[in-house]
Amino acid sequence: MTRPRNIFLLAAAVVAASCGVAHAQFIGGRPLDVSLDGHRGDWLFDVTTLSVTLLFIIMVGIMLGAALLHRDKPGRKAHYETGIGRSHLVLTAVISSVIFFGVDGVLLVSSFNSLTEGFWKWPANDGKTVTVEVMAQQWGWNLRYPGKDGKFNTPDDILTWNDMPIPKDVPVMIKMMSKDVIHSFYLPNFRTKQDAVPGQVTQLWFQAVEKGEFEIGCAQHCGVNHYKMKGMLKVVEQADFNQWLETAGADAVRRYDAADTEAHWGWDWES
Ligand SMILES: [Cu+2]
Repeated sequence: MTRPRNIFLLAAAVVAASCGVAHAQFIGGRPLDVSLDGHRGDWLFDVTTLSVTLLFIIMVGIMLGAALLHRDKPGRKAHYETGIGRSHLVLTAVISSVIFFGVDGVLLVSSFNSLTEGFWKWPANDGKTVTVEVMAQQWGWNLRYPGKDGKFNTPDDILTWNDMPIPKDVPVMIKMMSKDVIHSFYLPNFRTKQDAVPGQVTQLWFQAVEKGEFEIGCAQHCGVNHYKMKGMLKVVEQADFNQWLETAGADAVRRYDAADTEAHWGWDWES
């Protein structure tokens, strides 16, 4: 009796724990959106799903209707339609135009609006924006903050491993590269990702509107331990972030080792 009971308790604990995680990270079957612009991607996803579902229902309805209305009956003679008459061509043109402009056209325009109004609207490097350099490697994320002098690749740079504190309600601009293979910096709770490529600097920006801890995943299969490549984004209040910068910055200066060339992977930030 003891063993089944223990197994039951263990299963209940696992379910309770996973529900807790699900509560924090997921809403309605998708990761909780805690970003300024994530709603744009969600809207496109919803419109696409709705359009495809509606079209599927209409097409199945037409096929079922045709099968029921034109089925074989005693005395009914089959006839053949070429489908190239004027009325057929007009009907085909009207239906395709409605689908093309009504669905694809709306998606195309909305996608470009989202790009220009959100994803490509790079924040100014005005001292308020948090800038971070990321060096991806098999299998983790090296992060570099510029430190007090605001410049990268200097002795006061703050280096972290898979740990990314950022302030709430402030734009965060990331420039990234990879040490080895192609990785992809993925923030499911911010609906954004960008490939990190060897020898090439790529960038992305986002802004958090809620505090909490959110996963940084790798969205490119990058080797046998790809599944382990996970960082943690910690969204905190600006005052707490400033405090962390102060402490981590002082530690960074104390720990700086000019001979440790492995740690000097940063590059000059270009706006
Ligand atoms: Cu990876």
